[in-house]
Amino acid sequence: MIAGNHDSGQRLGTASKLFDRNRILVRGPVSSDELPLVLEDGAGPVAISALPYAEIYAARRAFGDESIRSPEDVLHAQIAAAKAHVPETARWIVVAHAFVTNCQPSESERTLSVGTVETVPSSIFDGANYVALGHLHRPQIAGRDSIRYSGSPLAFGFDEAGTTKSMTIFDLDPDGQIVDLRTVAFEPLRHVREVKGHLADLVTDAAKHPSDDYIRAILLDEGALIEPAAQLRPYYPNILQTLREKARELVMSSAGRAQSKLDDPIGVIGEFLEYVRGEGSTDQELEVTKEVLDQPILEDTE
Ligand SMILES: [Mn+2]
Repeated sequence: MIAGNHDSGQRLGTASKLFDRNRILVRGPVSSDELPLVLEDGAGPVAISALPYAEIYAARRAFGDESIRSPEDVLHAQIAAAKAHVPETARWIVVAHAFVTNCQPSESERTLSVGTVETVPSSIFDGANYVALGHLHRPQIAGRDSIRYSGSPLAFGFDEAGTTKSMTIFDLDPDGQIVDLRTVAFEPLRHVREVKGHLADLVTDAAKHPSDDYIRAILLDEGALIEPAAQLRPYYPNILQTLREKARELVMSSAGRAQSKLDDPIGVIGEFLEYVRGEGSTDQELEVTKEVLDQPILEDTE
């Protein structure tokens, strides 16, 4: 078990002392001394290295290496440290928390770095017979068949509504090949799902089929509504959100516009003038605006 970026490594690491260390490996804080859990089967040892998520600064301190600048650098250092302890004849399984290049994220993962590339190439795991990854919520392969996200055990956002969650089970043969890989689906106690319609219809429907699923209701009504969530809650006790379809479209389209606006500052200024006085930029104002925007940005000098 490893700490992810949502966990306190320190807190999780405390528990490791309580478990039989020959059977359960819990890794909280990052360490430059990555001892694997070594198990034996008929064909010899299997080393399992569990690499917790580490912030760049924590990794710099742990490895005494100031050149660590990205999640890739961190993982690189962790893998090198882990590899140093893997017995030469052992098959090697790595457990890690990372965002591998070209994999599909969901809405609710928290970004792993600010200002640096957060993804790592799958080749960083070369030499491992199997890599069990955490972080991304969708079950998926990461680069090769033996590098996988099993995915989150439950849906954590409405974009994951209707997806099947599962765990991955496989056998490791004596040569270190993965055989008989299968997934076992989880049946959650409560599903995450969306319902859509006019409030009156949704309430009628909900009364007929009450449910304790986690629900988001998309409302097609246009006029005023009185406490729509409260009307649905008697039948949907775990309703989490009500949203007007109109408002949702607006949010989605303005999100796209905000980005494109950044590329057009003159347009933004024109819209601002239009908003405050009902009239966009005049020709003369356009001149002035262009002139100012064309000036080089002067840096502070001491
Ligand atoms: Mn994560």
